[in-house]
Amino acid sequence: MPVDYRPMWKDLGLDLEAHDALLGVLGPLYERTFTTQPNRPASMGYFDFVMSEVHGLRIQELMDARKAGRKVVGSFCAFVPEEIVLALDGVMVGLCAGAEFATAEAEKHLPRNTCALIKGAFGFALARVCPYLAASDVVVGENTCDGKKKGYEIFKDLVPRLHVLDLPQTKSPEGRALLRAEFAKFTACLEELTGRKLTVEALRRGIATVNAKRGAMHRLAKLRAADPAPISGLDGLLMNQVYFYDDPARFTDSVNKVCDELERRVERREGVAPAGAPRILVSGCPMAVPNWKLPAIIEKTGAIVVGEESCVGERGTQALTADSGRTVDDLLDAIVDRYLKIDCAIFTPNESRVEHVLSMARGLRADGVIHYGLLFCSPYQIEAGPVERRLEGEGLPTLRIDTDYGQEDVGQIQTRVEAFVERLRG
Ligand code: BJ8
Repeated sequence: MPVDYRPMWKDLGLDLEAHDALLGVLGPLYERTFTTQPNRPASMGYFDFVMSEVHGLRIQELMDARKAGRKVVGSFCAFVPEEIVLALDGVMVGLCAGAEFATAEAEKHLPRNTCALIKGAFGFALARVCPYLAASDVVVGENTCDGKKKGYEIFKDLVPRLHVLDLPQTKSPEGRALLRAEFAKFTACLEELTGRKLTVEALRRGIATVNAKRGAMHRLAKLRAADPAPISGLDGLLMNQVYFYDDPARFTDSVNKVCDELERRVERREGVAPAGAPRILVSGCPMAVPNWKLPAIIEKTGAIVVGEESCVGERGTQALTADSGRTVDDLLDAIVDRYLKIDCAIFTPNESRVEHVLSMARGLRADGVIHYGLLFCSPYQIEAGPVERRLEGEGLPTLRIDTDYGQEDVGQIQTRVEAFVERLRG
């Protein structure tokens, strides 16, 4: 008998009618997009289960954790250090919204020409349909792009508690010092919230848990380099999305199980598409759940997405945190060093990003790159030009797609992607 989560959603203050409407769209969209894919690895069943319970069982777990005295930390950015959250016995969850919801309401607070990601976050909050946001004891914002930076000034009134990280814009010594100071302030905020103190042992455990999770994603990324591709790009993206929601240890275990199955597939040369199918690396803005629009279009053409250079992808999971420090300060330094490697387009200059795109494309044996920019996202849309020129100069065909969460341009994008895939087929 299915569990009735409605009392829990009501207690969380959700608008049950609007929430029903959201789930009424989400469920069928997931079914259409994922479960109809041919030759899916059987171990993806776990992720189907997670998605079927994404507003149910996982929220119940968060509520149980809160009852047991743990605090839930909601995050919008790959810069929020989960290691510190775990070390203070917190639970971290992603809040980024990958769908349009209550756009008209959101546009009462934001200009129309705001990126879909920020508008989506506002829409979900204003319409009271996100149980993750409702279950968060503190929401972490960050000064990255102007949209987020200014948006949080308004968003703070929509949540009970907001902590904003002031992120650097350069990777200079001064930028590093700022990040170090901000992580110290973040630690102090969580210490106050949880009534705990950061210790070397707890921080080492937090680092180990997050390293294991990232290590499993690195293993998955390597397996996606095989031809024929053992897993679709849609499923690869799905795992990168669930990364932000699931219990970390259970997630690591589940990704490793998928990897075990993929290793067997690679040995047998079994894939989700024939060997030689065009291979595409997607690079650019993050794709939060349930934003599956572009990879679904790409894979309908018979091409395969082999990786994501994105914060919901390898930009977010690259690099492990060194755990050899002997003091809390040493370990915090190591955490800062790891996070400063994230090549977000808010950094200037940001040359390491294009180097990362190139090395990913080569390592994954991509035939071409599709640069994904959300409309009105200046950092990524402006960076797209130099990225495209450099990749084309290196002989990597590149296509720029700028879009939002709407469906109106699907036909037009499909035509452009099909032409691009034809170019890759030579
Ligand atoms: S570390 S990429 S998660 S800031 S799409 S809101 S940049 S206008 S999401 Fe990001 Fe952190 Fe950087 Fe990663 Fe602004 Fe662009 Fe919108 Fe964006």
